[in-house]
Amino acid sequence: MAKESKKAVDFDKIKANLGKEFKPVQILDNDANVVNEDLMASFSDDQLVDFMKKLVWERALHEQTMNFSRQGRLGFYAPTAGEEASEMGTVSAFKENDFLFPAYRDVPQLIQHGATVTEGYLWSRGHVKGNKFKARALMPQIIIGAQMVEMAGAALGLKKNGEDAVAFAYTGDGGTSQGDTYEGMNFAGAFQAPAVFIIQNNGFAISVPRRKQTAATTLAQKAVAAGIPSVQVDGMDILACYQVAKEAREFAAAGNGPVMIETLTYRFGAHSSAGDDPSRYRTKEEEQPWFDNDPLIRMRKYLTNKKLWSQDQEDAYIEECKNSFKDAIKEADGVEPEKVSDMLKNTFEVPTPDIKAQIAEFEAKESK
Ligand SMILES: Cc1ncc(C[n+]2csc(CCOP(=O)(O)OP(=O)(O)O)c2C)c(N)n1
Repeated sequence: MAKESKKAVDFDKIKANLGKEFKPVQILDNDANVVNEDLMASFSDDQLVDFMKKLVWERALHEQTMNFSRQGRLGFYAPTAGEEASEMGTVSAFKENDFLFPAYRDVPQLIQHGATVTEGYLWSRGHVKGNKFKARALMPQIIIGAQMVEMAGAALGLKKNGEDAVAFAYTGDGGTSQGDTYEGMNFAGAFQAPAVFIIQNNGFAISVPRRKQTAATTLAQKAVAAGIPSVQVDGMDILACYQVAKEAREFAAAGNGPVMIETLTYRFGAHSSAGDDPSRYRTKEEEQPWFDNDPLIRMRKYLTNKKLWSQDQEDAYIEECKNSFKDAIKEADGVEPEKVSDMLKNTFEVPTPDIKAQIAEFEAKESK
């Protein structure tokens, strides 16, 4: 009879201890109560109003862009409503010479970092001029997770050049299920590169809920294996998102290696303007608490109570923003349509013989 075997390892216990929850960082809670007085005191009134304006700007950009999209005036657009605190809070913490690697839902951050709204619209149309902005950034990445590898390499470059700058990249919860994100984290960790990984956990990768994508308790903990410190932050609190990103930037810029931030946020609408129907994969009961948690509501409430903001001010600012977006799309409409030869010329810095032949072929057709 076989002896009952003793065990060297208690996997049940190890598994139970894997999922240590982080306490997400918060400054202003869902009801606009200040939960961290010290940090709140570090913001000036002007700064607080500026954050509110950024939230309103991004919501207005979203609404106007959806209208243009419905009018058939744009190509791909990834709706951003609900993610304004996560996007505006984090991007505001970075400096002009920091290198941004956005994904397709991060065009508003790209604009805040120095691209124009017109360039954003040209990018949506697939126009090559939409990729030629002066911002220190790569164009928004469509391949899920790929920007994390590029960002890690760029961060190492910044370090080797002795620049006082960091690289920062965005992806979604789905992006953390992709191999590239692990590779990027591993590389940045191994080389202690000044990289800030920002995971915007909006609950879904198109229709796949976060809980079906991974057995990890948090996405933040995925950084741990790469030796990267990580944190969860309330992604509906713009002040907390800003503060955490600012501290992450400082940590990375000071030569301490990479950092990862997971923002807990929600996508209010469809995945893309292509028109998926969220009611097919989520319920009203699940959505409502997030709608109540709208990042604009809590800041508006807090600032209105402090007499720093009013509905009239907000309405006037929305009008101003929307007029500027209408001017931007007119400017985009005035740009000469892209030629196939232009697209081919931008494929490689030095075209291959095949591409050279194709350029000649299309230039001959286009000159007729
Ligand atoms: C490598 C790769 N696989 C699949 C896709 C198709 N795809 C486009 S968006 C998306 C979901 C991404 O979800 P997430 O990273 O959570 O970002 P979100 O869209 O929610 O901002 C997928 C799978 C892709 N673009 N690239």
